[in-house]
Formats: sequence, C-alpha cells, structure tokens
Amino acid sequence: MPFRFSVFSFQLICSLMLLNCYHLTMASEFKRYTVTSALPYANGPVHIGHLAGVYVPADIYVRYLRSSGKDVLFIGGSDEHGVPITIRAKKEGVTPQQIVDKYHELIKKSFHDLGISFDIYSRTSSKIHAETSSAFFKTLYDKKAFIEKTSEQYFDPTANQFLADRYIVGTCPHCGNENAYGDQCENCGSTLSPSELKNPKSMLSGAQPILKDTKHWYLPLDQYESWLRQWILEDHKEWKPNVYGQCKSWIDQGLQPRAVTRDLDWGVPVPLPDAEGKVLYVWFDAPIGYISATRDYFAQGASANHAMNTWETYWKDKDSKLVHFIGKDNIVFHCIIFPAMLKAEGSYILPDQVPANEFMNLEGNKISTSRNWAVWLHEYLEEFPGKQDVLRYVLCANAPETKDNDFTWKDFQNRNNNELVAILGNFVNRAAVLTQKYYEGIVPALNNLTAQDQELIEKLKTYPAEIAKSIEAYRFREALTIYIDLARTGNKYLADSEPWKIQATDPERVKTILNLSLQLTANLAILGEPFIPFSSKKLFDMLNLAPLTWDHAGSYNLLKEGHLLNKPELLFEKLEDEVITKQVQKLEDTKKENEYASLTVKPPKEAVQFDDFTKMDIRVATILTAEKVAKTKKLLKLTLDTGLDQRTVVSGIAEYFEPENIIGKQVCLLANLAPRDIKGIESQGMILMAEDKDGKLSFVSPGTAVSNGSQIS
Ligand code: B3M
Ligand code: ZN
Repeated sequence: MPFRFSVFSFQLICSLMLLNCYHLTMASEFKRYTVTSALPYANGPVHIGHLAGVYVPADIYVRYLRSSGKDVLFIGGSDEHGVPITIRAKKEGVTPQQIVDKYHELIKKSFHDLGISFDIYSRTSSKIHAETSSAFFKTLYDKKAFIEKTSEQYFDPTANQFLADRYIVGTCPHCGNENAYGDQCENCGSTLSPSELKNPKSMLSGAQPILKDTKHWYLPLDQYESWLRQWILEDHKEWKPNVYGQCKSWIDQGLQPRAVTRDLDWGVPVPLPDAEGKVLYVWFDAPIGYISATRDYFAQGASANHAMNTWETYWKDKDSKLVHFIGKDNIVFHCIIFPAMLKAEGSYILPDQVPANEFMNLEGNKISTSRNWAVWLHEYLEEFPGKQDVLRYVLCANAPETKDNDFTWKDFQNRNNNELVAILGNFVNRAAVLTQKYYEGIVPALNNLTAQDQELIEKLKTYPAEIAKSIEAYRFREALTIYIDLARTGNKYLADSEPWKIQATDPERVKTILNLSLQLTANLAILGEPFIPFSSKKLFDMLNLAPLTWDHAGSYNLLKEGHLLNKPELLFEKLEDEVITKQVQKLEDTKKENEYASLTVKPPKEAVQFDDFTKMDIRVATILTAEKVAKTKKLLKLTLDTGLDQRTVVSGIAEYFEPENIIGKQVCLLANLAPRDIKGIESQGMILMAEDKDGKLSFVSPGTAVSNGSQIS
C-alpha cells in the first residue's frame, strides 16, 4: 500500500507539472509507425477492460494514421507462455498447447469482429517466435549482457520439478490466509515471495517443497539505471503523467538484476547447452513477440503498402516511430525492462511513446477473470449483433486515460441513446431522409451562401486538424468529443435553418441547406472512421461514395450536385430498458454465484461425550399456530403441541417461511432448553433447523408422521 500511494501522489504532482508538455509530440518527424498493442494471455477471452485500456485506443490511432496516408504497421498477437497458462491447463486436464490454441482463435476472431484492424495477429507459440526470441537471448548472452547466478529455489521432490511462485501455496504472513500464493496473497493484496509463506505446499503434489540450488540468467537492470534515468526522466518528459510517474518511482527505488529464465517446461527453451529444463521468462519472450509478429507478417507476404519495406525497417530504422499501447500493469516491462533489452542488443529502435491507460472497472468493481466479473467481448458480439461501434464508442468516450473509470450498462445505454442516436444518427438521418423526400436522393445544388452557411463552412474546416491534434496527443476521448460536436453543429444548423418549414416558400434556399448538410455527413463519415468504422462504412454506402481519406475532410465539395445517393439506413437504434436490465441481471447472478462459492462447509466442532448428547431432550412437535412478532423481520411466534403440553416458542425463521404455510408441520424441538425472553415473549425451547451454504433454512422433520412427544435419540 505505501508503495502504491507514493506512485499515486507522484502522479498527481506530475499531472500538474506535465499537463502542458505531453501534447507536444508531433507526428510529422517520423517516416513510419510501428504500433504494438499488448499481447493478451491466451488463457481466457478478452473483456472490455482490455479493450478500453489497449485495443480500442490503439485501433483509433492506427486507423487515423492510415487515413492520413501514413506508413503504419499495427501488430498484435497472443502471449502464449507463462505460468497462468500451465495452471489453467492442469485445471482443465489438457495440455498448455490445447489451452492456447483454443483461446488464440477465440481472441483473434473477436478482435477481428470488433474491427480491431491488426496488420498481423500472431502468437508466441509459433516457430518464428521461438527462433526470434532465442536468437535475441543468444545475442545478449554472447555480448555478456547477462549475469549468471545460482540461488536456492523451492523444488517439489514428489513432482520432481522446481516450482514457479504461483505453484506454491501457504499461509500469508500478513493476514493469515491459508491459501496465499508464492507471489501474492489475494486476501490482503500483499506482494509476497515464496520464502515468506508459512507452511509452503506445492500445488502440484501437495508435498512440502524443499530448497534446491538452481542457475539462472539475469539482466542487470542496475547497470542501465543512469541511462534509463536520462532516456525516460530527461528525454521523455512528454510521456503521459501516469507512465512517467511509475517509471520515476521504479528508477528512484533502485533497479535490481532480473532473472530472464525460469525452471519450467512450457516456454521457449533457453538456447544454451547447460540449460536443460529451463525456458525464457515469459516477460522476456513476450515483448520480443512484437518483433516475431512483424517477421511473421513479412514472411507471410506483406500487403502492397508495406512491401517496399522489410521487418527490419519497422524495428531498426531511426525514422520509424515505435509506440506501445498497454495497460498500466505493463508499464515497467515496456518502459524499463524491454528497452533495456533492446538497448543491450544494440540494433533496435526504442519506444517513442508508451500511452498506457489506467483500468476500466465494471459497475463499481474491479474486473476479474477468476470471479467472472467482466463483459466478455465474444459474448457482447453475440448478444449485440451489429453494434460493434456502440461498444467502441462507449469505451472510447469513457476511456480510463488519466484515471481508473467505471463501465456501467446505464451509461452504455445513455451514450447510445443520447449521443449516437440523438446527435449523430439524428443529424445524418434528417439530411438523408429530406434529400430522398425532396429530390429523390439526388444531391441538390449549392446556391447562394448566407452568413449562416459561411459560418458552418468555416467551422467545418477546423475539425479535421482539431481531432487529429487530440489523436496525435493520445487524447482519444477528447478527439471523440470534438467529433460528436461536429454532428451537434449539424443538428443546430438544421434546427436554425428549418428547411422543412421553408420548402414550400423558398425551395432554392432548402437546396443549399441540404447540400451543405450532406457535405457535413460526408465529413462525419471520414472523421468517424477511426472511432466507429462500421458506421463510417455505412455512411459512405448511404452517400454512394468510395471511402475518402483524412485529407479530404474539412471540404464542402465532397458530393457533386446531381450525385445519386443510396437509400437511407438507420445508423443507430435506441436501446430499450429491457436489454440493459438483462445485462445488469447477468452481473447480479454472477455476484450471487461468487458469494455462494466463497462460502464453505464449516469446520467440525470439538468432540463431545455421549452423556452430553443424552442431556438434550429432543422431541417431535406439531406447529399449531404461527404469527409474525411485531416490529421484527426475522421472528415468528409459534404454538407447538409437544405431546407433553402446548407451548410457545419464538423462532428466527420469518424470512424463509410464511406463517400460514407451516401450520400443521411436524418439527424437532429441543424441549429442555431453559426458557428465554425474546422481545418480551417467553420462548420455551428451540426448533432444530438445517442451514444451507447460502444461509437458507429448512426444518428437520421426521421422515413420516409420528406422534407428538416422540423422542429423538
Ligand atoms: N500478456 C500481460 C497482460 O495481459 C501480457 C502482456 C504482454 S505484452 C508483451 O497483462
Ligand atoms: Zn494476506
């Protein structure tokens, strides 16, 4: 906690100091762009947190660059190594390769269906990646960039293998949680090392692990400290405050050598003769995955717009701008460790920008894969067919660019209904429908321009540069706000000029108004492409135009007089409450399931002697009357026929039973419990109940009717 606090307070200071510097980077100094987006672990599907943090902003950036005629290569792929994958495989009783095959395909398809426009979506279990990453390691090894260290690590003598931190469970030294992992306690959130756990146990065999010597290769980050200090803290003051702040905090704490190999049987084998059973650490090979993906792309045959280059152009040419889109938990790896690796290798360029986002929460809680607290992309695509742009829009409008943000279904509905439908859809629809109605879909003439028209034209001209400026500064929310403002301007223009009112009296004026409205619609199609590409395509189709690039935007001459439009289509539709309620309900169900799953059977009580048991006089009795005890929620006042007498018992079961439904029921009664006063009523005994895992109560009754007063023994 104190560590996190210091990062946070530092970020605050930075945001104040750096607010002005961070939008100064200009796009124009570079000849081409190498844009990477974090490689998701192929051990589960992708959710809205991944999208808002990484893929939606990266895709907006890339689409904008392409539309601006820039040479850009957009790289993605699955991260298929690492312990979480082997754990998942073990749990499901399959091989790690089967796990990654399944999720790689699922992730790849869902990205494609959302319109994330990778030039390549590769994977790190590929041959080309094994080659690229082992060659990288070998180069560093040959340059003597590593130090070798032997240290004691936990070893499972039964399973005969070294244990990754995640494979060790034990008691947390901070909170006493008995199921803490070797790297982290999920109960109190502390970061741990396996040696801190009390009673460590191997998750593989349950055996108590022993300490055993093992040799590993380390990247001596301490040797890069002064270089990193200069390169980040001095030369990259324009980095986002959250990124810069985390880097500063890491560097100021002092950097330590980091092991880049592991004892594990899943990963890229360490390419050295004395390294049997050792693989590259996943965070060593994964970022090299960006490079292997680029090689993969060129090996498969690059498309015409890249074919004049080689993979090396994008990684070694100083005129290439390298940009890493990541989430905040990946900052240290992309800003410190990977650059140190690249620097050690010597022939690569370094990232110019690392626009990391903070986290997106869901309905007030942290997104969690293990607790299924997420909106999964593949499920969204199934449940909201044709609504890719709504999700893209909402995740950008609410992106966690400077702080954690919250996704709520209510906000999703509001933004769809009040912004996409009411502002953008409404404007475009009015322009298209009126053109159909008055001119059978033919673009009317632009006649004399009034002051109002001139004002619109002048304003329109400013939008492309304004939106571009925000995108180039990685302020995608701001860019989207400006974009929607253009549609708002269009609505205002129509509302002020009221063509529907003057069509009868001044048809020539109406032609100009609609011509300009259609020109504005064409601009909305161009400028919207990075954000809402599916709707942009629909707009171009509606306008019967081939898609236009960014440099056309700002013009009011995109549609010629006499050009025939296609039939108008609705761009967006209103989302009704039922749709949203269903999603909220789904999350409520998940919450209940989680609560239920977290309850466990209570541990056994201490042993008692038979005599202790026989002291209790337990008898069968029948409920004669039942009524709620006034001013209480839980209590029922019962009259029981015990065979011995009729007596009153107060019982805390009102939340589970309606009084009228239990009359006549036979129950078991602890009859010799000393009478107690409950809410002013003398309760003479206690009814036995079974309590379920989730707290639900039911009666303990004899299997068949027996006479009241029968004893239980
Ligand atoms: N797979 C971690 C993550 O999803 C990781 C990113 C790798 S980027 C090279 O948080
Ligand atoms: Zn703990």
